[in-house]
Amino acid sequence: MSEDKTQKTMAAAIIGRRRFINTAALASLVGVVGCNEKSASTATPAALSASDAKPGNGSDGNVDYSKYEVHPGQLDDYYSFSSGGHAGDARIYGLPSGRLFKIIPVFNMDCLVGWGITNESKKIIGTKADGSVKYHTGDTHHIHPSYKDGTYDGKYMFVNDKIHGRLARIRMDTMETDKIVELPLVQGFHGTFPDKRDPVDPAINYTTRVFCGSEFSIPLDNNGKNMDATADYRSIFTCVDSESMEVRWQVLIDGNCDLVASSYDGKLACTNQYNSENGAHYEDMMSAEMDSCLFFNIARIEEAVKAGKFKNYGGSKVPVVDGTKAANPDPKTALTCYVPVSKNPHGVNASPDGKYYACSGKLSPTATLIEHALVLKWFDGELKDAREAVVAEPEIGLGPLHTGFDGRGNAYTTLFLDSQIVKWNVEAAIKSFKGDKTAKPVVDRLDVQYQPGHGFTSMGETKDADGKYFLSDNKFSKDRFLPVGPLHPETAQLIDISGDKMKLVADHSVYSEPHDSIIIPRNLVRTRQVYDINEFPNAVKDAKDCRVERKGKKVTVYLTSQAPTFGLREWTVKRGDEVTIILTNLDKVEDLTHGFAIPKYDINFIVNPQETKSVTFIADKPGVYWCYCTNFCHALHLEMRSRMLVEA
Ligand code: CUK
Ligand code: CUA
Ligand code: CA
Repeated sequence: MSEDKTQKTMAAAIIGRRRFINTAALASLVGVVGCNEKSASTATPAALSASDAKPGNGSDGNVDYSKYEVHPGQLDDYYSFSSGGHAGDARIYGLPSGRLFKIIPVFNMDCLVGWGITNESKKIIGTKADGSVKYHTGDTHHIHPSYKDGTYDGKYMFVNDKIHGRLARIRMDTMETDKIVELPLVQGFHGTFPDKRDPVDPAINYTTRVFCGSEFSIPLDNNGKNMDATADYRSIFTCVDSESMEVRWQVLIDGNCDLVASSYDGKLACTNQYNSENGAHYEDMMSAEMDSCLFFNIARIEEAVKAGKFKNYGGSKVPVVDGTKAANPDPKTALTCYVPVSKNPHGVNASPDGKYYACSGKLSPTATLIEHALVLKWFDGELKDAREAVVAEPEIGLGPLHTGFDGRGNAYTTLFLDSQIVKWNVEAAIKSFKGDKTAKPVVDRLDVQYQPGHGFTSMGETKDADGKYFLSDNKFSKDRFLPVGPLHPETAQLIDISGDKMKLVADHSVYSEPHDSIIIPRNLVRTRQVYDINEFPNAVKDAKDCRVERKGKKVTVYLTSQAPTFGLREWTVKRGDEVTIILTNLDKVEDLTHGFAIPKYDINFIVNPQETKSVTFIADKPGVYWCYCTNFCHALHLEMRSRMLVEA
């Protein structure tokens, strides 16, 4: 088929289905979301066998799949870091192999590493007055590393928890969560993005702020007295300090926040709004034809905070500036700019050249391209209308959600309803928007299996986008893998985008439910193999220091591990004692991790080389307990034990 004919056929298909979407009753729309024509026609998974995998189902005879294999002993070229959704964790994969390397516990408990069990991890997660973990659940949607000069500096990654409104920081040298902050006045904290350089002081060109958007509006004083006055519900935009992880300031806005993007010059941050109606029910949330992409002028907000132009709400001490339309009538002093975009947008992504933001339509078959320089002009009072900052709005297909860029002027958007990735050219889209009929924004389409959510390109969120891979994190896998019961894995499909045509090169199964990911070349990640024993103030630095100390009913057990022994063969406590065990792993050899578990006391954690961890519990069950090493470390691993006697 000629390019022109392809374009026409695609356009006809889009328009046909678009009419259906616009005229369909709300109930059928929900039906479309759950089951489109492609996925509905797939075989019953339970009836599948390996021989059912057919060419034509994404498999392409022209692709040399062996080019994307990683053979035994070889290393992957890229890391992929992924948020784990309602599992509450973050994951590390290798690409192109799709091998899972590590699950980083963040907001969830993890009995392998002892996250949520050790005193140190409980302190990071947060505890109630009685010392128990405050929340046991988390919902991680977005993960983004810290930046220096527009690209990753390998220092931190930031992850959101949508449920409880928390932001976590992961250290990239150890790949462990080291700080968590709970945002005040927030429910449904969804989008997050670090700034890419400090916007106030040009000499500081690294991440100093992390921007957080709250999706759900709630009464500012959420005191249980207001259910129905939804006009008084508010959504808040938050800035967290990347080093102290304290909340710096918040902005009161009209409508809600969803995804968040930051600019490359540090001047702006933005969030797409799908509920500018401030509706409480989904029909209300889609009643307006247009919603907005909301831009924040960071320097002005920080000046307002400095000048004391803020309020405090709901008992929180965090300064809240007013970013509502009513409070910002003059663009020249405005803190915020609401750029109208088509209906219920989802996702906003900044292009690697720093020039544009792409906001996807979700309920409109378009992407809206907003020019960074024009938003700045609006703030200078040089535009009549914020809508003038829109420079393109190509029709790309049904249910567009997230966009990645290849650094060569092309954008790749996931189409949830069409189950496709669409590649479109940014300059062609701008020309077409200006009325050039010869400009054809859409250059390629590829079916994915099925219903993609996030999609992202290698280094696509940095100025160093390399245009090599696009990964499509799909929400449904249906017939792609052996059936494993009603909960299917999701598919992460690897697409080679280095040529003119996209090539699907691998299906990777991923544990439910990845949301966002990033793809980073391996040379940008520098992890440590052994801890520094001096990092832990409570370290037991010598096996000779192992002992039991008692202060009243409080007992501290100082313990070391060194393959294949623990520093104490046995020790005794009394029933009712509050026991704290401090365990330092004295082994210095890379990969020589020990574990420590106590039966019936619900204790299980690991200590990596030169690391120290501790646990505290009440010795309320008399008896002999074998404290054993859980991590296979030595030929005498099974013999690596100690005994605790709890005297009756
Ligand atoms: S949202 Cu998941 S597909 Cu939470 Cu990033 Cu768009
Ligand atoms: Cu130490 Cu197994
Ligand atoms: Ca809306």
